Parts: sequence; C-alpha cells; structure tokens
Amino acid sequence: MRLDVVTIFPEYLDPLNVSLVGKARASGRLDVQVHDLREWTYDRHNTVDDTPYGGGPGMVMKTGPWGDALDSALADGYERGFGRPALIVPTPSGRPFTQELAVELSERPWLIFAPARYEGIDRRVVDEYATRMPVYEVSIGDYVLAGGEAAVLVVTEAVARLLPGVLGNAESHRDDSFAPGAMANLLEGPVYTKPPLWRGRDIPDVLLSGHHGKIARWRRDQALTRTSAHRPDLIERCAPAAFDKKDREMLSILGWAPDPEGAAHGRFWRRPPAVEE
Ligand code: JFE
Repeated sequence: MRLDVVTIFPEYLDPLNVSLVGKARASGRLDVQVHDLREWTYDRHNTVDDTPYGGGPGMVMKTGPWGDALDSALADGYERGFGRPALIVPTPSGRPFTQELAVELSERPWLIFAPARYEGIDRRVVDEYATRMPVYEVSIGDYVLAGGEAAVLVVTEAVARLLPGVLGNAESHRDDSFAPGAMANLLEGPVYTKPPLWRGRDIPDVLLSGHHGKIARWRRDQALTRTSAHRPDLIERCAPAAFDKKDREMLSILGWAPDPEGAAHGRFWRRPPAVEE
C-alpha cells in the first residue's frame, strides 16, 4: 500500500518511522511519502492561507498549493502504478472513523491524506478531487484538534495493522473488540500477566483454575460489566437474541432489562442508572 501525506508540518508525521508502521515501511509492505505543502507556494512568505470569504474568524487554506501538491503526488503514484487512489481529509465534520472504515481503507492500494490547519481547506479543493476519486472526509472523534495531522497518525496506525503480514500471529486481530461482525461487539475486560502477586495484589482465582469454560464465562462477564459502565450504547442496540442465557443473567445483575416498547425503534434494553467508576 502507498500512503501520501501533504502537510505544512512534515515533522509531525515522524512517528510513521516508528513501531508497527515503521516496520511495515521497512519490510516494504507500506510506502509512505510525506510532502511539505509549502513546496507548492511561489511567494516570498510561502503563503498557504488567506482570509475567509464572507468574513469571520481565522484563516482558510488556499486552493493553489493544495491543487499543485495533490497533482504532484498523484502524478508520481500513477507513474509508479499504484492503481486507484482515495483522498482522506480529516475534519471534525467528517463521517466517524470506525474499525469498519479502517478495514475498507486497508483494502485500497493507495491513500492520499490531506491534513489541514487553520479553519480547513477551501471547499473547492475537495469538490474538485471528488470528481476524480473517492474522497473520505473523516472525524476521529467528537473533540476539536488544531489540525488534521494527529488524525492521519490515528487512521494510518489503524489501517497499517490490518495489512497482510504487518501483525505477527501473537498479536493477530481476529478478536478485535470492534471487528465488524463480531458477536455483540463488547469492550474487552482486564488482562493480567506474571508475577502472580504484585504489591499485595493477586490474580483472579478463575484465571489460574485451568477451567477453560469458566475462564471464558468470567471474561465474558467482565466484558459485559465494562461495556455496561463505559459504552451502554453498545448494549442498547443489541437484540436480546445476540446474548446467551448467561449473558442475559449478567446484564440483569448490571441493571439491564429487555424493553419491549423500545424494540420497535431499535432500542432493545432499558438502561441502568449510571454508577460512579
Ligand atoms: C483540522 C478546526 C475548523 C476545528 C469546529 C484542520 N476529529 C477531529 N477533530 N478535529 C479534527 C478532526 C480536525 C481535523 C482537521 C482541524 C480539526 N482544524 C481545526 C477547524 C473547525 C474546527 O472545529 C483544522
């Protein structure tokens, strides 16, 4: 897979040389090209921004540098035969970036990222490239960053670990909490390793019992407890049939009850009162 990133802060992307993404690059599974947007400016001050039409606060990134930078990255990738590119534009007004979207992007041969700064990029740039290729405007969460570079790192890491041969067997992702199609999409419970006693704290007995059935049940109950506390929305949208009898027993202990009224509107459960962590 090829990744291009066009940015006014190329050094912000230095983490792409490290860890999993760095190894994917070193092994040839990933080809990352970071481009400095200011190379496509032609004035003394390397201007990439200007005042917004219609007034208002802040500055908007200019069409010219973005158009020339993206055309240059496109020409290079086409020359090297990378196939069909997709453009990814991080923005707080984008579609939510999910594991499902990470899987979709990981199946593409070539991603071009356009992380903005200031108040974002002149709309005409996105509209223009959307006539030539799929464009994904994505949000990595409901909080406001100062620019798109951190979102590029997030999306890149989520996508790179899905590429064939990037994760070792030991860290394989078939059990990912948010893997699309996983039964009932629960959060993962706690994990433990040696030593068995640390600062007076021991390991739950069941994990040392060797009873695989009991261990699986305990883990499932922990996952349900954690999901109930942190992501009740994940439980609310699951039909009661997605849970087995013991799951429903645990959910009942956690204060959940089937909601026959809500079921008609896709809300299957009555939420328990919120509890302090
Ligand atoms: C840019 C900015 C306009 C904030 C309403 C470029 N998930 C996510 N959060 N924040 C971003 C993505 C993001 C991405 C790119 C960005 C924020 N900003 C700041 C611009 C309106 C804003 O908040 C500039």
